[in-house]
Amino acid sequence: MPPRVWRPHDGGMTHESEDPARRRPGGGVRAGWSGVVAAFVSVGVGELAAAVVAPRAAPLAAIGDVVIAWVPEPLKRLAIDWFGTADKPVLQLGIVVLLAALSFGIGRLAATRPWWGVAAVAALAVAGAAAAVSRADASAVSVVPAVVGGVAGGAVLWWLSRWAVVVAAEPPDGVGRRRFLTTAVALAAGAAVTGFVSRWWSQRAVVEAARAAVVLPPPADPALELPAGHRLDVPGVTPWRTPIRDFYRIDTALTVPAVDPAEYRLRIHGRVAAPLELTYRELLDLPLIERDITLCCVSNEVGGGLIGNARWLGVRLADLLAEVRPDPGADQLVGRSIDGFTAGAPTSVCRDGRDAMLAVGMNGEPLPAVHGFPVRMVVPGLYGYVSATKWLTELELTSFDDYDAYWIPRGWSATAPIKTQSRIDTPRGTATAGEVAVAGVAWAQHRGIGAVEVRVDDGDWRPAELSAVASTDTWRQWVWRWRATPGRHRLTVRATDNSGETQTEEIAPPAPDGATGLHSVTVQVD
Ligand SMILES: Nc1nc2c(c(=O)[nH]1)N[C@H]1C(S)=C(S)[C@@H](COP(=O)(O)O)O[C@H]1N2
Ligand SMILES: [Mo]
Repeated sequence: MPPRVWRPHDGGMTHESEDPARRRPGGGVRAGWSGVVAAFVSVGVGELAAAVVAPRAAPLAAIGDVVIAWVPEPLKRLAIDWFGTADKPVLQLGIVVLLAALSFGIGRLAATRPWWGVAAVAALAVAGAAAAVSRADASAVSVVPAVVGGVAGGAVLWWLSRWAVVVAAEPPDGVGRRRFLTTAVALAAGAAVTGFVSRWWSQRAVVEAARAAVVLPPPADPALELPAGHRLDVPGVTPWRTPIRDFYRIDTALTVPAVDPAEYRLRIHGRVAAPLELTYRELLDLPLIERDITLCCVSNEVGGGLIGNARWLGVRLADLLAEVRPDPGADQLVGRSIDGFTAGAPTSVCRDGRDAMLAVGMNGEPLPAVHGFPVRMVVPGLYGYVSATKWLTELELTSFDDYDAYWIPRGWSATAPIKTQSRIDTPRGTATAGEVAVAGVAWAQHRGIGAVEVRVDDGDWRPAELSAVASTDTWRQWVWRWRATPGRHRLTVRATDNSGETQTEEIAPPAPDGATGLHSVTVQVD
């Protein structure tokens, strides 16, 4: 009897007595891709399981940590030089690529020897589980992501690789091939999306837990006691200290960066004599100052709400700068965020004695995630976009000639001291005839507010009563008692700073260096 030779297009395989998966040389390239898809599913499901039960045991991060632990120090330095803060993502991408190549082989193996394929997947899952439990903070649930991912990947491998074999036996124009392809692509895409979303979620959970565990040290240099009358008790006026939930938020981040304080490093470098690198712990161990500082955004329209006053806790920037010894020509201090955002402030301003700081605390809490956890910069007297970098990872000493920070090529001024401004908070809209408290806030950070005046319609300017001075870096509340008469009236406010300069009436838009003009409101008095 001649040996029975299987031919691909001989009208099917009904005459075959054995399962084609056992007899065929394999499912070809398709079987290889089955392995890759199975690996995607494995990692995606593993990341999902991690997000649900053990965020710190996410497979890619766990394997990445093991790799990092084994990589020799010079190679690590090289990776950091090449990729900077992207070194971890690049490493994880590398792991994914390696895993994909390996899985391609496993897919081909599984097409002819399914159990060997399953054994290979099991071995990878065990390796992943081992990586997860080798972490310092591991617990019994740390193995769950690897196990769940391994089971899902194994099942997909079994099923897809055998299907690949069946499809390989079909005519090239058959619908089976297309269905195989669309299924494989859909599975891989679904796994990738699941993986990314889960990873993002895990990272947030990890960072939120880390933030909750932070114990801020007491300040070595606490805020001065606030004078009696630093806040006014007028209904409708903006509170003197802004609660965190009401503090405005401005940034270019689509999703809030999740920076793990355990991995945090602040690099101070550039044109300095002695570059410095600090961990989060090392920052907390430095003497901390505590100050009330009003922060505001250059984009704030006249009368707008992009301003808030908080009690910040942090390391005095001038101390750190003294330690790194900037070159005389390094007139710009650029703060760089984990997401690449930059803000550049004059070095001289940061060292002129004002309370410029690297803040770790806000209103008694570790910095909230949206306000830059774990570390941000705050410079009294400068708008946020030139000073207040959140999720700060680097301070680079450079010059204004050599470097433009994020907003500068986008049409905003390179230097931007805060303009004197004032706002009416109450009344807005309607009032009852008789005595009406007209009140609001006024700010001119670091110069300080000297006077606030209010005008009704085109009348004379009347001096308002001001809250007591807490510091020149904070806003002041003001109130003016108005004997309101029925009808429609326009109230206007203006402030004068301690240098004697009064706010200009001239209207300017926020770009390029802050809006000007006087805030006014129209009130219907009945
Ligand atoms: N990383 C980062 N930091 C940033 C920004 C940003 O877009 N990214 N925006 C700046 C701007 S324009 C302002 S006004 C302040 C706002 O700080 P807040 O969101 O804590 O109020 O953050 C500054 N720091
Ligand atoms: Mo801003």
